[in-house]
Amino acid sequence: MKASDTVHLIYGSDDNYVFPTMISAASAAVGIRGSLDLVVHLFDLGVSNANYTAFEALLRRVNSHVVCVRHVLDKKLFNGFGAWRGSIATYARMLVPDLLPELDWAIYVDGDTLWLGDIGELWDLRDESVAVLASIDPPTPMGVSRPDVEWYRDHGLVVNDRDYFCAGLILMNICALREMNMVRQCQEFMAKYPSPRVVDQTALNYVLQGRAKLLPSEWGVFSAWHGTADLSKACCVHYVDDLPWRRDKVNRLLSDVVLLWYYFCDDVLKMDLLQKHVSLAGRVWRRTLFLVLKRNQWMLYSAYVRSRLRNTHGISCATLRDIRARWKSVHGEV
Ligand SMILES: [Mn+2]
Repeated sequence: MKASDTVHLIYGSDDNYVFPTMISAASAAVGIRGSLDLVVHLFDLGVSNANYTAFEALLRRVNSHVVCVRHVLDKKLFNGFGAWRGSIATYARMLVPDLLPELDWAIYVDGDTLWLGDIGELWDLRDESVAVLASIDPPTPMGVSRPDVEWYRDHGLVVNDRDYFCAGLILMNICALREMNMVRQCQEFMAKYPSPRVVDQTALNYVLQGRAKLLPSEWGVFSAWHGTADLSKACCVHYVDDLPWRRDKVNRLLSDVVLLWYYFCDDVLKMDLLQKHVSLAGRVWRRTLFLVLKRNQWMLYSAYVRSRLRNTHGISCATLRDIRARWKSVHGEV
């Protein structure tokens, strides 16, 4: 089999994030077309053996052809880097060319994601003329400039805002990244600036300017901002600041894309998590309020209200049905 027939998908995780990460990896494994092989690389920055075993077992269960590779990383790799937000595993994406010396191309993705449809369609977008293809970073909900804009300005750096990308989903041309010495450049950046505004994303956007291209809006669709994305196509949803498994605050409604995550767990993985995570009363009011807003968008007249509610975008019932029917047709036997 040619190297190009194998999709390499990379996640970085610690024990806190390993559960959503395995759900995301399982969704990629379920949707990938039969003619492609999938290798899932896990950059392990503190995953217990028990959790890694569960990770691999789940992927095998949904797609027996998937190969998992565990890369146990030492936190010393990030010596000299400033404080991180969330998981330190986030930093590992800056080191991919060093950590996986045998690869030419790979997809690096956050664990707060869900793949709908064939990840091979993203793999087909590899473009030798650029070093990375990365997901769109949507405009801020309140319409103000991105936090990075100010940060770059304050530090005397110039980055074209039009090309700014979200580092949550990146298709990497690892050969090109090796040639341009991206790892060294990121390490120098991180050593010089102890707390970049959006951490690794701030570094990557600076280092990769002029070498990056934005992906079509379907790849890395923010759950709170769909833009022009068509979720009936193959796509990847990114639950930024809207983790489906956290329905604890009053503005965490049960939106269509959040329900999709639960449907995937239930329909395909046979895990009924919604009942566990959200009480019956919570399910009723969080879903009802979402449906009222979905059908009455005029109520969201103010950008402030929209930004506080995070996610009032709906998916058509037909699209929702199609997505679930696709899962069931591929993996009715799981
Ligand atoms: Mn993310």
